[in-house]
Parts: sequence; structure tokens; C-alpha cells
Amino acid sequence: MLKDAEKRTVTEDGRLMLEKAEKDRIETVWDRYAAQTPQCGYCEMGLSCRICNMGPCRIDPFGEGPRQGVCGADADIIVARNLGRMVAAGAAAHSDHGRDLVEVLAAVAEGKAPGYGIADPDKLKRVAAEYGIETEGKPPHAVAGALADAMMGDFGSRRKELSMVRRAPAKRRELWRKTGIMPRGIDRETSEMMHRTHMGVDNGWQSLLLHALRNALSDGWGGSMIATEVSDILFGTPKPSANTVNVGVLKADQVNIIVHGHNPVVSEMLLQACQSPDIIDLAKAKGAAGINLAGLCCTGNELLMRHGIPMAGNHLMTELVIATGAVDMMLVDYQCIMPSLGKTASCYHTLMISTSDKARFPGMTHREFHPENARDLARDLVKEAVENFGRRGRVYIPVEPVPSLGGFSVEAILGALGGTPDPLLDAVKDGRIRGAAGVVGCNNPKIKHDYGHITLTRQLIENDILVLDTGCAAIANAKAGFKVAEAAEYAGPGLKAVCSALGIPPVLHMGSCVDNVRILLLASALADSLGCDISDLPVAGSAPEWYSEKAVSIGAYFVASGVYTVLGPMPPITGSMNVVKLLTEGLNDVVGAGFAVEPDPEKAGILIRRHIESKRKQLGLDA
Ligand code: CUV
Ligand code: SF4
Repeated sequence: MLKDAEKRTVTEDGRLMLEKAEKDRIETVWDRYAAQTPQCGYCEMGLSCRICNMGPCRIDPFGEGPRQGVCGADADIIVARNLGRMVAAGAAAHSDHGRDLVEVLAAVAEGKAPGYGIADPDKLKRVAAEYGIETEGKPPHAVAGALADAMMGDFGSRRKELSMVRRAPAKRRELWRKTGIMPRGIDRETSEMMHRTHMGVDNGWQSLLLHALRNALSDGWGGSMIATEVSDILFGTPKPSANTVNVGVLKADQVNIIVHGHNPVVSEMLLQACQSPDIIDLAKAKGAAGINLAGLCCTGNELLMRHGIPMAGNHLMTELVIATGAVDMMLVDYQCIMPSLGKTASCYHTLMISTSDKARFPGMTHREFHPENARDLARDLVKEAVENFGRRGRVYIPVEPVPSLGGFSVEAILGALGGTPDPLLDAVKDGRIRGAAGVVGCNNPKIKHDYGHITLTRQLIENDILVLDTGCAAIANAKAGFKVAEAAEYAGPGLKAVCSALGIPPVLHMGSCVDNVRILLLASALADSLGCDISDLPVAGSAPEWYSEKAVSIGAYFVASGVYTVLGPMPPITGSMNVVKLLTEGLNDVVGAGFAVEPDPEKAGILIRRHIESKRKQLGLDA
């Protein structure tokens, strides 16, 4: 059997599926990664530049070759510009996703989105009130229209400050104003980053990095926050519910449909279609026991959070899920969808469908979703998946699914605590819980699959640190069995007692990547209760296996919001010690938090624990 499988993943389903893929001669992301190594050293250090056509240029890190690009840019400028553009791309991805939801909200208001509606009218009212919209006596659709309009205003250049930054502690907002990183418009900050990094504009590596923080804040307190809030309004605010995870959620006797990507606009309509009695009858007439909808990556997290839909896997599992031969249709929207998937699927009967006007993939059939046609198109596609069930060859589903609990929105957490954060704060104050840490982000073949997430999470909960997770990290932790009430057993004595009393797991699934804003909001609520800033709290963030530009933006808005953040894989910045020093040390004096990089999750856990204990001391908690 494949000798590398155990080096590539810590998961049982991943290992067995890697062996199956090898047998089927399916090339995976790990094979392609191996083919790319050793990767370019200049690029790894951030020292190559292709921003203009006098280049491409590269700086010799050993000082023997050129120290400047053709234009005269040095290592500091080139590294800072490259990092700035990563933040811009990540912020753009999250924020454009947010805009798509606002467009659906507007279409719902106009009655032009059949099948969509307002699932949480109370939240609609609350958010509209924050935007200064009169809600009394107005029907939900009118409020939705006004809110969509006001949110579109956040994307442009008409604001001095984004609307939802008012949710941040007053001290934090004052600091953003003082340092000149208060985000003004969502698109504006990304656009300005592209401008500043054009040849011959911003050549101050410090000012570039400060703008990168502002750009990231426009994501965290803007685009992503809008994405999460509008998703809750349209599809419901998550409440704790049970689900199952890993490749074993696929069913040999049912039509299996997988949604992959990020936008619930598509996956929610698929869910409705999969639940239609007439289509279920059709599936039964074709010899299937039913229709099984499951998710991959973040759109899967969206469905898991709101409806308890099963989760087939995270980023590095996406090819391997197809290799089961049991997927009758996979639908993708955008972000983190490997362009290899169409080729993988061509070895099986799986129908691959791309759905977004802005995302095409080789080997997929393009069937575009818009608010007006989504309901009907979803029904047509599910019927086609049902037809495809009969074309299956042999299937291989080698594991049983693991049970898990999801749905921990801030509203749900506060609800579980009896409406206020006080019980949680009391537990932090008396030391039963030492603090809280976000474990978020992707998989990356540079780190053994899920090893970073699971190892770090286990160490944190053993040491009485509550873990809040999202994205692919959340899927890894669910598969590891950390998200059932009984997982309190893995926690230290204090956290275990708190979890047992509340009936919650020690690791709380807070959603998709845009839902990282839920962590920001929880931190803000805690800071407000204590009358302090987020940077004073015994909290930390981490991205043990990150790969995506979106993760760079998330990391940067966490830090700019005052959360110490530990990255697993090293970002491409080591070509400039000035940039490294500013990000890891200097930012502490600017925003009260900084980055650390530690690929070994055991050591990352020690860094986080040390940080949390020092914050406790500063707050006088263990005096
Ligand atoms: Ni948005 S961004 S690999 S699917 S968490 Fe997963 Fe999550 Fe990273 Fe992508
Ligand atoms: Fe080279 Fe400067 Fe152009 Fe970059 S911007 S490619 S360093 S000349």
C-alpha cells in the first residue's frame, strides 16, 4: 500500500482514500506538491516581483546579486508590496462573497428571488436599526431593501468609517482612528492597496503594512461581517445542532450530492430541492433509498451550522471524496476549489457543475445560479443527479461518520449562557477557563493534513483554554471527535467542569471562514463586559495549516483587532527582516498585538498558553 499516506494525513479516512486514489491512479494535491518541490527560494522569501513589465525582478538574499529591482525597489518594499497584495486578494474574496449576499437580500426585497426569504426577521430588524433604518411598522421586505441599500454604501467611498465598526470596543475604534487604519469603504481599501502597490506609489514598507491592516479590517468589520449577518438574515441564525462528519457521511444506497465552495446562496437552494417530496419519490423510483446532501469546505460549514447537514471533508479531502466513486453530483461555487477536480471526476461517474458567473473550472459543466432562477435550476440539477445514480460503478466508503455538534453563533453561545457573557467571564476570572483561542483556516500540503489543527486544539483544551473554530480547522476538529458533549473528557479539569455544566463541547464550531467575525464579536462582547479592549483579553488566534490569501487577511484583521495570532506555515516575508520584525514585534506598540509563526503545533500551543497567562496577569486575574 501507499507508503506515503501516513506521512500525508493523520486522518483515517484520508489515509484509506489516499490508498484508493493511488490504486485508481488519481493524482492528488500531495503529488503535485511533491512535483513542485523544491519551490522557488526567492518566491518563498517574498523577494521576487512581477508587478511591472520592467521586471520580473528578484533580490539576492545573500547580497551577492542585485539588491534592487529595475525600478530601485529594495527587499523591504518588494516584500511589503507582495504581502499587501495578498491581503487585498483575500479581503476582495470575502467581501465580494458578502456583496453577492447583499444582492440576494435586495432581490428578496423586490420579490425577484423565488425560494429565498427572510428566515430571521428579528435579526433583520436589529441589524437594520444599527444602520439607522426605521423598522417600526415596516414590512420585512421594505426593511430588507433599505438594509441592502445601506450595506452597498459600505462597499464604496461615501463613508468615513464602516457602519459595523461601531460593534468594536470604543477604545479599539479610537486606536484605529489615531493610527489612521480605520476602514472607510470595503472596496476602497482593496482598491487603494492595488494603487499603493503599483510601481512608483507607496514605497514605505511601514505605511504599506499599516494600510494592509486597514484593508484587512475592511474585510473583518466589513465584507465578511456583512456576509455572515446577511446569511443569518436570509437563512437563519445558527443554533446548536447535531451533525456527522468525514467521508463516511456518503451513503452507498442513496443519491449523494456534494456542495463545495463558500456561498450559501447556492447550497441553500440545493438543500430545498433535495428535501422536495416529489424529487425524493423520483430517487426512490430509480432504486435509491433517498437523497443525501453533504458539504465540503465552507459552504458545507454554512449548511452544517444552520441545518445540521453532514460534512464530507475539508480542503485536502476534496479530491479524495470524489475517489469514493459514490458522488453522483458535485456543485461548486467559488474559492478553494482545486482546478484539478474536473479531471479527478472524469475517472468516475461524478457530474461536476460550476454555478457562479465568476468561477469556471476545466472539466465541469457550467450552470449559472442567479437569485431569479436558483430555485428551479437547483431542482433540475438534483433530478439530473438522481438520474446519474444508476451510472455508478463500485463505491468505496471505508469509514463510519463521526458525530459532532455545530451551530455556535454568538447568539447561540450567549443563549446557552443565559443571555449574558457573565457566566463565561466568571469562569475566566476564577481561572476555571484560562482563556479562549480561535483555531481557524485551511489545510496545506506543507503540513501533515489535520495534524496542526488537532494537535494544537488538543493541547489547548487540555490546558483549560476554550477553543472556537471555523473553516477547515473546524472540520478537522469535528472529525477528531472534539465536538460532542463527551469530549469534555479531553479537557482540563476547569474547562471540563464548565462544559459539563453547560452541556457543551470544549471546542465550539462557529462556522465558515467569513464567520470568523463571530469570534471578533464574541471577543468584543467580553471586552465590553470587562470594560477593556480586545487586546487586554486572555485570547489568541491561530491558523496552523493556512494556505489561502483569505487567511492572510483574516490573520491581519485579528491582529489589527488586538488578537495575538500564531501562523503555522511561514508567509513569504523572510526576505525582509524589517517586515518580519514589524509584524512580530513592532505591531504590539501600534495595535497591541502581533503575529508569531510556528509550524510545530505543540510549540504553537506553548506560545498561545504563555500569551494567555501573561494577559491574565496583566488583568490581575490570578492575583
Ligand atoms: Ni473558507 S479558505 S481552505 S474552504 S479554510 Fe478551508 Fe474555508 Fe481555507 Fe478555503
Ligand atoms: Fe521590478 Fe520594480 Fe517592476 Fe517590481 S515594480 S517588477 S521590482 S521594476
